[in-house]
Amino acid sequence: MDQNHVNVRAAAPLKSQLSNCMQCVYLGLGANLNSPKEQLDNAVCALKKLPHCEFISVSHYYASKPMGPQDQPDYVNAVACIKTALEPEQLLDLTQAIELEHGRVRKAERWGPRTLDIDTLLFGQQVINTQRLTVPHYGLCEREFVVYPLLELAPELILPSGIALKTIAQDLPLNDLQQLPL
Ligand code: A4P
Ligand code: MG
Repeated sequence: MDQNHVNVRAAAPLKSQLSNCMQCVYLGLGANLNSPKEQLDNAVCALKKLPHCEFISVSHYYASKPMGPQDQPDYVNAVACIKTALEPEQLLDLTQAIELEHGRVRKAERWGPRTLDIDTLLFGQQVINTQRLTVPHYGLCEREFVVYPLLELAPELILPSGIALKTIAQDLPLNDLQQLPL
């Protein structure tokens, strides 16, 4: 048996082991400064290049009214789905690095304007409560700019709490959320 043949046979089970342990992760993307649509385009490009991750899909972009201080521009929001073999905090390191590369400056003001925010909304069915990470994201169920784009990607999604996402959407006002053309 030649060497190449042996390698191919060994690699196949390894690849399937990796895809078996990959978690489906939903990331919330938000921006309201410096051409927000471009910020989201750039974020999607960066997510496509993440190591040990497979980019699956991104929702439409949505224009949304600011939650929090009202003296800031409207936001553009979307939700992306990736599969990853990374641990949750390893992925957080990478998404925070993407935020910084796109000019994110963390300020003291809560919910203030930002060039790019990437929130880990769901990490498989895991419930995580560490110093750095709360998953599901604490605001997931109350935010129309998260629930509706997520529903677009995963209409049958059941949250780790056992509640269906579509049940949450039934009682959540759109609050002027506008799907933007592609
Ligand atoms: N952290 C804990 N859990 C998570 C998680 N699931 N995903 C920690 C991401 N980070 C998480 O985040 C502060 C710390 O939260 C991080 O260091 C991380 O360890 P941050 O991104 O520095 O700060 P932030 O985003 O300003 O704070 P916060 O409270 O997460 O704000 P949100 O919830 O992200 O809300 N209005 C509209 N229309 N659309 C928006 O997207 N976004 C916000 C910010 C306000 N208003 C908005 C929108
Ligand atoms: Mg955030």
